[in-house]
Amino acid sequence: MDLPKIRDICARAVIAPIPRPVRTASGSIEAAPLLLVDVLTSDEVTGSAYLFGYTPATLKPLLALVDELRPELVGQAVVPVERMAQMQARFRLLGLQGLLGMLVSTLDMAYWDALGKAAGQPVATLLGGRARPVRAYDSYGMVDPAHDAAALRASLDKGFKAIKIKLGHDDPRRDLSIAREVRELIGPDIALMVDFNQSLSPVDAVRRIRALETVDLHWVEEPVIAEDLLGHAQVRKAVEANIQTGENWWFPRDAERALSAGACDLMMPDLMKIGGISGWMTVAGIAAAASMPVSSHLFVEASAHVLPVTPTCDWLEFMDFGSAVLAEPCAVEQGCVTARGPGLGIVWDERAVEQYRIG
Ligand code: SMN
Ligand code: MG
Repeated sequence: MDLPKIRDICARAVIAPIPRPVRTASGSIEAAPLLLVDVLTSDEVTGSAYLFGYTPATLKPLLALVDELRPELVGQAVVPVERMAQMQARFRLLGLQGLLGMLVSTLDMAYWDALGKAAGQPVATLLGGRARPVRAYDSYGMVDPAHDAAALRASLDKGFKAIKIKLGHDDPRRDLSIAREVRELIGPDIALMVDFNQSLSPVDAVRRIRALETVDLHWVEEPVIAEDLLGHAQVRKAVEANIQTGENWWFPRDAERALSAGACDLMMPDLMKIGGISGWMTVAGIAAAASMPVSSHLFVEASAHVLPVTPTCDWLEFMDFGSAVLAEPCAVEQGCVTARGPGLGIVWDERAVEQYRIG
C-alpha cells in the first residue's frame, strides 16, 4: 500500500471571536488569534488543525515559520511518528518549545486528521477507542458573581456538572468571596475548579489556598509559575486541595519531569504544547502507569478524540476558541462532549475564515 504523502501545507491567520472574554491573573484574551493549518495529501485529503497563538503578535512569525518548514515536509509520508522524529532531529540544537513546538504539535494534529478523513473514521477509532461522551467542565475567566450569575446558571442548564473560574485578584479576600459566591450560586453538587494562572509565589499560594479551604474545590490549578515544579510540589504538600497543572508542559518529557517532582495530583496537558495527538498518547501512557487523572486544555474538538483513549481520562475543558471558524463546532450534550469524525472533525467554515482572516 502506498502511504499518502504531504503535497502542500497551507496556513491562514485569523482573529476569531469567542463567546466570552477570558480574564486571567496573567493577562486577558478578548478574541482568539488562531493559525489554521491545512495539510494537503497525495490522496486528495486535507488534514486540518488550529493553533491558538495566545496573542496576535505570534501570528506573523508563525506564518513565516510555516514557509520555512514547508520544503522539508512536502513529499514526506503522512506518518505522524516519523514526522515527529524528523522535527525532533532537525531542531535538536534549538529544541522544540515556543512557536516551533506549537507548530510541530499542530502539524501532528493535522496529520492525524488527514489519516482519519482518509479512512472515513474518527481519530478516536484509529487510536483504538471510539468516540464516546466525555464529561466536560465549562471554563470561565475571572468572574463577577453578580454580573455573571445568569451565564453560570446557563452553564448548569446546558448540563455541565463542573465549572472552572480564574482567581488571583490583588486582594486575597476577593478570591475568597468570589469562590464562596460562585459555590453558593452553583450549589453543592457541581464541581468547582479554580485557576491561578501561575500568579502566586509558593508562600502566598499556600496562604491563599488554605484560606479557600472552607469552599469545596475540585482542584486548584497552576498556583505558581508553571516551570517551578518544586514550588508546585511544596504547595501540594502544604494544602488539602488537589493541585492541577500541565497546560504549559512542552512535550512528554516535561510531563515526566513534573510527575517525578511530585508537582501535581492531577494533570492537564495541552495538545498544542505536548506534541499533538502523538505526544498526548505518550503522556497518556505515563499518566496511566502513575494512576494520574488526565484532563484536557482548550482544543475541544481534538481533545474529545484523545480523552476516550486515555486510560485515566478525567475532564474535558470546554473553552470555545475554535467554533467561530468551524463548519460543525462540538456540541455539549448533558454536560458531555462527543468527538466528531471523520478525522478530528475539523472542517473550516470558509465564509467565517475569510471574515476573520488577517493573514
Ligand atoms: C487558559 C489559558 C490560556 C487561555 C485561556 C485559558 C487557562 C485554562 O489557563 O486553564 O483554561
Ligand atoms: Mg489554566
